[in-house]
Amino acid sequence: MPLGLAYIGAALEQAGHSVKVTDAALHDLDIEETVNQALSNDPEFLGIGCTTPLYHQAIAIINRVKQLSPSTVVIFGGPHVSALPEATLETSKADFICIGEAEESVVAIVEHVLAKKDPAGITGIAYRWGEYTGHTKEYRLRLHQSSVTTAKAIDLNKCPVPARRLFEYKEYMDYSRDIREPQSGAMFSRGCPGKCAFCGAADTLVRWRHIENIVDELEAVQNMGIPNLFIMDDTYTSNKKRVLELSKAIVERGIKLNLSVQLRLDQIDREVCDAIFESGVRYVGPGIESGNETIIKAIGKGPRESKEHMRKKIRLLQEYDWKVRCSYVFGMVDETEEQIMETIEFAKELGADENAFSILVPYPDSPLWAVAKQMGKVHDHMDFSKFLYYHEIGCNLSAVPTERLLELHEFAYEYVGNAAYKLDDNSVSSGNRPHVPYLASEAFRKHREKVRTAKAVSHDQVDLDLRLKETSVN
Ligand code: B12
Ligand code: SF4
Repeated sequence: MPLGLAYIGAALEQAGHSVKVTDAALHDLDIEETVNQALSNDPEFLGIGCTTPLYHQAIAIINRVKQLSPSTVVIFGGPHVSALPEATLETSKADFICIGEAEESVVAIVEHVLAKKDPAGITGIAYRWGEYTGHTKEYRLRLHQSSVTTAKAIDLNKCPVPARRLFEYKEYMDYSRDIREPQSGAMFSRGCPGKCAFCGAADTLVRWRHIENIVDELEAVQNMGIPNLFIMDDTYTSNKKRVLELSKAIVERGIKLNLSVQLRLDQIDREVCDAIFESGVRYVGPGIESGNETIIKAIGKGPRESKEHMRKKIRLLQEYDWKVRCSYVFGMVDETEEQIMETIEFAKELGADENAFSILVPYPDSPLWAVAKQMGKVHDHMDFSKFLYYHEIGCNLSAVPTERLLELHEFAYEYVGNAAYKLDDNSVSSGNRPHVPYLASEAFRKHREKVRTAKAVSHDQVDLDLRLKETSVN
């Protein structure tokens, strides 16, 4: 379930507005179907959110909405437009762009427009209003941004819990993990002090919700008949005292949800593992990222995440009766094929229950975007539709040609096994069919065709196998 939208819906409902949601990905809607469904209620405002690779589709939807219903006020949000608000104003017909967390700004926009009041006083938006096109003050999103020169971050305890009832919440399953019962997402904290080069959450202000506030939400989720909950926190285990308290509170409240969390290996020990397991965690997702120490450092993972350290922590995780899903990324700036092969070997050695390999793409909200810009590889108005991290990547910063990177990516899944994602024509990626538009595309069909033909010939496979033997001997 798109949690950001559920938060936006809750904030608007709390302010007394009536909200309806169309989830185009859930129903595999094309542009025309999405627009028709969204306009069927004759809305005064239409909100739309997207990540980077879906930007072009969001633009197409907005254009069509404005063509069919010019008076509908369009509010555009999400991670991509937050990173590039000005470029978004230039390329889209949206009236308002919400920069970053939008629970407060979206309500303020609606109220200003209804009162025909100049929105210049709203924090964190870009907009057009009469002759004016530009932006107002931003939130303090990055840790290093001064709180004196920027506005205060929103108080997570004052945000209403996500409005799951606006969605067909029982329809959301996690097919990639074979979860055939409803699953929802939740976020107990926002922000991460980590500095991983490829990550949009890097160096963002960390805030936690009160434990009571969280457990109330968990109880409500349980009462809705949703048995599985994916906790999307970037820093679930970053504060040991807090995670122990939270786990205890979950047990004491009698919550019996199947929980999935993402964690960092430098933040866990046996006490933390015991506590989170006891609280219902049955799926843990540590980021390994690389099997090459130089690349690990270049990514910015920090001194406590050496290979030896990660090995020990994975062995600890493997002592529990939960699924361990490791994620890896390759294609860092100047990364070589040999370094990538080390990652693939390391993944094989760790032997997680599930493995997710990604090719690094410099998303506009990540630290690498500025690096890629300096290298002249990206710009604010480029075609973002290929900014996936498999099959097509849009921007390659490594020392390996793109075709080869894509082959290595496929090879990693084949060689290591236990794929967390199934990216063939008949299945989907993690979550609720998020990549359907691409999977249905001609480009994807051609790609698969090519891979199949290449496999039949299989020269590359032999080559890779030889290379692997060399890597393991060294
Ligand atoms: C869970 C998750 C997923 C799940 C999605 C499940 C789901 N249906 O929600 C899965 C695994 C499917 C997934 C897939 C992808 N993801 Co993802 N994902 C996340 C994660 C961890 C949490 C998202 C979340 O719920 N956040 C909590 C909510 C509250 O925050 P939010 O979504 O940002 O929403 C706030 C604002 O953005 C804004 N907002 C959002 N939508 C809207 C809409 C309107 C109208 C308005 C006004 C405002 C607004 O207001 C919200 C409330 O404050 C984030 C990391 C993160 N920390 O956010 C990455 C993240 C969003 N994912 C990312 C990426 C790159 C992807 C993929 C493109 C990967 C790929 N190559 O395939 C795909 C794209 C899928 C898609 N359909 O767009 C990047 C996005 C970067 C970017 N520039 O786009 C992030 C930020 C990770 C990162 N650190 O880099 N993802
Ligand atoms: S990858 Fe994880 S640890 Fe690194 S900055 Fe992003 S959220 Fe933080």
